[in-house]
Amino acid sequence: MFDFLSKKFAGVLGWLKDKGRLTQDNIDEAVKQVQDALLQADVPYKVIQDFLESIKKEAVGLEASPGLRPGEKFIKIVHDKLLDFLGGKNALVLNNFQYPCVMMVMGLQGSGKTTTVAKLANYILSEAQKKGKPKKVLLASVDYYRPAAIEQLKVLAKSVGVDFYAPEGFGLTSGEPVKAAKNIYNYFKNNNYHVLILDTAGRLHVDENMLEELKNIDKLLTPRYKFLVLDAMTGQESLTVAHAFENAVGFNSAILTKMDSDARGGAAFAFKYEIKKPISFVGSGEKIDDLESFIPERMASRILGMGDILTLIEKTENSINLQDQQDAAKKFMSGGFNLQDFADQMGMVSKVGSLQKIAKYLPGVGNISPEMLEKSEKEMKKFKAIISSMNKKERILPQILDASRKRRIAKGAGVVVEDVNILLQRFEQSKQFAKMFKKFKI
Ligand SMILES: Nc1nc2c(ncn2[C@@H]2O[C@H](COP(=O)(O)OP(=O)(O)OP(=O)(O)O)[C@@H](O)[C@H]2O)c(=O)[nH]1
Ligand SMILES: [Mg+2]
Repeated sequence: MFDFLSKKFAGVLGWLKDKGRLTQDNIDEAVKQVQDALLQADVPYKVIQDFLESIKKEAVGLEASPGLRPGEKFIKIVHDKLLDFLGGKNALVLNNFQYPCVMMVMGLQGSGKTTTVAKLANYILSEAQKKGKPKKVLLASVDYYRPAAIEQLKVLAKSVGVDFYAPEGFGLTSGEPVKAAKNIYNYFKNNNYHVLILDTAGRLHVDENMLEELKNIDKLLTPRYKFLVLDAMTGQESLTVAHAFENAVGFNSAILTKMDSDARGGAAFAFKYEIKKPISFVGSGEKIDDLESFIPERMASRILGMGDILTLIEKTENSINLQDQQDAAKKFMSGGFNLQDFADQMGMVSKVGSLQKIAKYLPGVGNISPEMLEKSEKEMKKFKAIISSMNKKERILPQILDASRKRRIAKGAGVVVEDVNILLQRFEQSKQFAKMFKKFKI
């Protein structure tokens, strides 16, 4: 997700970060490179201009500012502006739905509506489980246009473990999808569900009939939550789609799907700024648990290649006990973690899943190939063995390790001394990264 932008930004900002002094030329060059990156990411020109204006305004006089190094300060400015553009600090986080409610999921054909309906159901179930308040969820569809559409939802409902309802005897005859919606609504009411998530039909392009039908369903069911599903791969085009839906039916928030693809992230970047509506979730894969809350602060950090430890920590929530996580996060942020913590974190990683899967949340890992990741996974196993051959004091103060202890440890772990040195190097790098985190208070 945002790999494209984060790679580009990492290049520009990496170069700037180390500059102890910034000249006007440096700043101009950096601004130009940021502009190129955004253009290539398919961000609309007008949005880029506004973004750069706001950066330039704050970058005035940066050469002489006290505190952070000028290069770092520039990155902080870019980060903060990025945050504004992505929706600011007061983003919409939908983890507290009001029940009972109807949710309606709309969007163009193939944007990912049906998959998203299932993901939302799964999300509601897992939130409900966390809070210890089970929810009765009903899925239904009024997509009579694509032959297998309703069956697709039925299968998905089963895999999530929620109810599915399809009223008998409705078809495509004029007005029928709207009547079916009414029938579904009655079923939802009569059976005391907490939430009905209604899947709707999509068309290849924005089309009057589709919008008219949605408008009628909207009037009839008055859904509390209307989601517009947008395919992130369609780039700027999705902004046009969003305008059309907003004008005709209206929606509360957008869900951007396929952010795991090589989508360049331009739509997400421009969405809040252009449409003035929040993005509530992003889809990051085809499976039912590939749905994440869209949290601008995390996205901004991710784009800038600072990784996304917070999302990673959230992902681990079900596999690792909360206290462990909080301790790890605290240690990491404070920059004061030792080899024992490093080993514990590696333990957590194996609980969460393979390194490949979580790599996209880690800083600078975007440009590493699957082969290299596989290598890293092997390396991690070695590292764990090495750390477990150390004594407690060495884990806390690895600098006390001398050549003979390194040899003993390597032998104990079944590796060579070189591996021990590599581990110590990696650990040092992680510590540096943690320090950077602390500085930016991300
Ligand atoms: N990689 C990836 N694929 C996705 C994501 N969301 C949906 N898809 C895939 O996109 C394709 C279309 O998804 P659907 O959910 O059927 O889309 P739809 O909007 O319901 O399509 P129609 O009903 O034909 O209008 C499917 O192959 C999904 O698996 C996502 O976040 N990431
Ligand atoms: Mg569908």
